[in-house]
Amino acid sequence: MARFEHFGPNLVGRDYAVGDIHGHFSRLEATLDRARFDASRDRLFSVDDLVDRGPESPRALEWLEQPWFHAVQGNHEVLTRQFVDGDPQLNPRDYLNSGGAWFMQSPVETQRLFADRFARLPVALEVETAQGLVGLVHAHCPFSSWTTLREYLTGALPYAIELEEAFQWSRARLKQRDESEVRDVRAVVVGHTPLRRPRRLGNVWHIDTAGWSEGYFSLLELGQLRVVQA
Ligand SMILES: [Mn+2]
Repeated sequence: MARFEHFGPNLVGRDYAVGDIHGHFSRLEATLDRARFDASRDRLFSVDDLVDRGPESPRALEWLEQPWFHAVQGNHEVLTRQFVDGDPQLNPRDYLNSGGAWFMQSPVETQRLFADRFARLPVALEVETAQGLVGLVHAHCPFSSWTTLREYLTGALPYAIELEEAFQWSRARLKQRDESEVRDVRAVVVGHTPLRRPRRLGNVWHIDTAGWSEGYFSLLELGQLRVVQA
């Protein structure tokens, strides 16, 4: 199971990142239409949390089939795995409160299908652009260098499952208003924490603007690092 994925440059179109989707694929489609997203040449990279809370969580699998759509693994995808495995760390009531009802009520075979697909998502990915490398991870890069993150996720350094606590759950940079740069990468893009507008701290972009709730979806164009207002 590859925990890290690398994408070469898009030579024919644009690349965008989007924040947490949480079962609101129709809303995202409307945003993409307004941004004139062209699925025949553009690519969309999701910092994930595809499911829970919104009404269209089951559509996550259909989206993951699309050749222009790529995602890293969010904490909500990890929750599906924990539920299927009967992990004692998962409190079913917490999961229900996090929007997991659709999953808990699905047939066991369906649950397995989703959990297996989500388990194959990389924990982080990187995209080459003409201006340099852009990295995506759901919540946080706990290292001062992207190379270190890559080495942990590709097996060059021994992987510890505890790291996922940081990659998929941590809000440390926002809490500490940490403006330090992550080296060896032009920008890192994360979601996980809903904000009123996109926020850059150092070279880390926080782009969950709660399109799944009262907010809107922000598309970050990865070449110019510009947020598209759609
Ligand atoms: Mn999250």
